[in-house]
Amino acid sequence: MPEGLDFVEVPMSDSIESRLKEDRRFPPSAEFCRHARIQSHAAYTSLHQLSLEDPETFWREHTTDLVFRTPWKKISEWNLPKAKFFVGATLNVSESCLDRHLQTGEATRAAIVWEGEPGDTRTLTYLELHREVVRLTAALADLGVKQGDRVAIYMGMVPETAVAMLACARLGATHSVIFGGFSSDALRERINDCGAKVLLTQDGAWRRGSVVPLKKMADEALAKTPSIEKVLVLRRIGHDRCPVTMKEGRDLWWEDALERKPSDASMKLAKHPEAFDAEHPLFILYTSGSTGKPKGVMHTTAGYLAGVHVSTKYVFDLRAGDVYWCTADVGWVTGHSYLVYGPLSCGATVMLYEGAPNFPDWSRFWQLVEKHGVTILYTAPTAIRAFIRAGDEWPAKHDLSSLRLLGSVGEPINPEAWTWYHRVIGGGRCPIVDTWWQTETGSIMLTTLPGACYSKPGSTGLPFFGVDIAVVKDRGEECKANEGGKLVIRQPWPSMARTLWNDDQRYLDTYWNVIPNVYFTGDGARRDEDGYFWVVGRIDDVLNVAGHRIGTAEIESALVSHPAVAEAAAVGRPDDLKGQALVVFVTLKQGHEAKDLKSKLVEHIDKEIGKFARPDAVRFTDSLPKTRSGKIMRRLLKEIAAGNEAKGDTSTLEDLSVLAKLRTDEE
Ligand code: 6R9
Repeated sequence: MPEGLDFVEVPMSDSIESRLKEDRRFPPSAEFCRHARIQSHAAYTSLHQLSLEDPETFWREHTTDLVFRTPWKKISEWNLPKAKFFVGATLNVSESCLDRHLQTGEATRAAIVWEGEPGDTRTLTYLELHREVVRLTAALADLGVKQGDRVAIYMGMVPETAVAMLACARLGATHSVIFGGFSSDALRERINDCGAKVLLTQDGAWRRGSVVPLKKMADEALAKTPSIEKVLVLRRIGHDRCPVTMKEGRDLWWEDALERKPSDASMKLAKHPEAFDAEHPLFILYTSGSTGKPKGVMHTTAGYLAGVHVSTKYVFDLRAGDVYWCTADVGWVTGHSYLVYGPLSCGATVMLYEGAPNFPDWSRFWQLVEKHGVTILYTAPTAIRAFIRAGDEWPAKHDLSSLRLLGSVGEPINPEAWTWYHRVIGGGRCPIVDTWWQTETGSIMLTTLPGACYSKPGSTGLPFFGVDIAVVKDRGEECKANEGGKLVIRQPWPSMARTLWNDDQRYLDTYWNVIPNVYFTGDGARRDEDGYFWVVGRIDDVLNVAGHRIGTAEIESALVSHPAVAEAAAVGRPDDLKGQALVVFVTLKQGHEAKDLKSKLVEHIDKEIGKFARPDAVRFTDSLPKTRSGKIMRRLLKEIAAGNEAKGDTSTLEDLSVLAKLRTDEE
């Protein structure tokens, strides 16, 4: 049995039921269609057909804006599951994102418009961004970073994080951004897994008016990361609010590293970067899987860039003059693909905001939209639901008429949230692109193309170009219209993950050895009679809590590492705000009592993983329901967590009294 597939039923929540009843259609306005890149359903269909039947032509025609130093000889080569794209090409991703715009007269266009949580702002033009990237590239080269080395980035939402990623790309070093919400233990585990040589971090980051002490947390991790030789520290907060300790010989202030005169060789390399093979590893991004160990999803150069470039251009209908805001954190894949590589490769003006949506109050996002004239907003359903709860008076205070397109990502959007987003934020005139994709897919796989297709609230629409996706049964037979099944991708696509870092076997077992000859997404879905996809959610042991992917096994192994815990099981329960909430069931070792332990276990998870993975409920029990073969019966626990009577077959329960006890237990 491949990891994590010992249960496959999908949680039913009210919002899912309302999605099943949903049959409204929202066509794009005539005004939007007139200017859209793709203006009809027929145009979408024929391009999609071309992308699958003649990928060579499709990708040649659609990557003309990207800079290849050596042209590719063949679009792809696959020997499933190993795939190569743009075979024979060489390129440097940072040239497509930066240098080319300087040559096309867009040097003075704003590349990044940044707003800090306290309200400080900075704008970097393409010329300035290029200059910053060149300086950091030279500094990194002088620190000994070379092509193929790994560089860890543990930073917040500041322009330097994008600079750091692009400088690594320019040097050919593989970056691994670790979300700033991760704890020092989680950071250490990821640094050690990828063997990073250098860590880029900052003194601290603003979050809801307080400081997250990133360098201090990094220091704890660095006590046990033998591969790290140097640490660059950006000063974001300053000594008074966030004092840091710098370790002699290892730690360097970012500005000092940049101000030292680089060697001629490094400066030359930074200004005229090398070109790398199309399959050179661009980055590793850790994500949750079905075991306790996070997966280092590895993306390569040309295919990834092509995937994010083309999807940004068409899905967001991006053009000169747009102010594009993706609210995702750069530590997740959405931040990589649709804050940095996609939009910069299109020459867009990207808005970057450091802080929380509700700081100092719930009008913050809308104030930013008005202030910066945001035209495209890409956010997550969990944020939308939180805004709904906060009340319509917050967006009503601001002029949102600059918006022309809205996007949603990260989890299924319920029709209620969709229609609110459409009406209150989009003023009824902005198309909504609900985009389905994953860390592993690199770029958007399912969406309605604005201007070309109508939307159905709650549906993630149709396959993007180059994507052959289907809903199938266990052995791979395609499901009938509206029949639920597993979401799979039947042909490799350019931006797909090439492997899991240092773990080819896990890559095969998780994605390719589940259903014969296809990539298994881990999601359940159905496709309706119009070909629209409705993604229901994960059907493996991965939860989606407020758009964050959390592996139940990660939570469980964190819990059992606490001295008082004997066994633990983590499950999801439907939640109106977060989509899913995390409920853990815990049995204690002899001699320990539940009293006072709840907050200790929550703190323990903060320390092992990070605050974002805090359980919503901790339930203590004498034993967990198990099958006779000793497997924890998660299906039952989910029913109990959701407050439902346990349904289904319980005849294999080791001890039925366990179930009865769990049902009546207080939280
Ligand atoms: C981009 C991103 C991937 C998982 C994915 C699915 C869920 C993402 C969705 C969606 C329904 C959407 N998901 N977008 N479900 N509709 N529009 O979120 O990547 O963090 O790897 O999560 O998120 O379950 O499998 P990642």
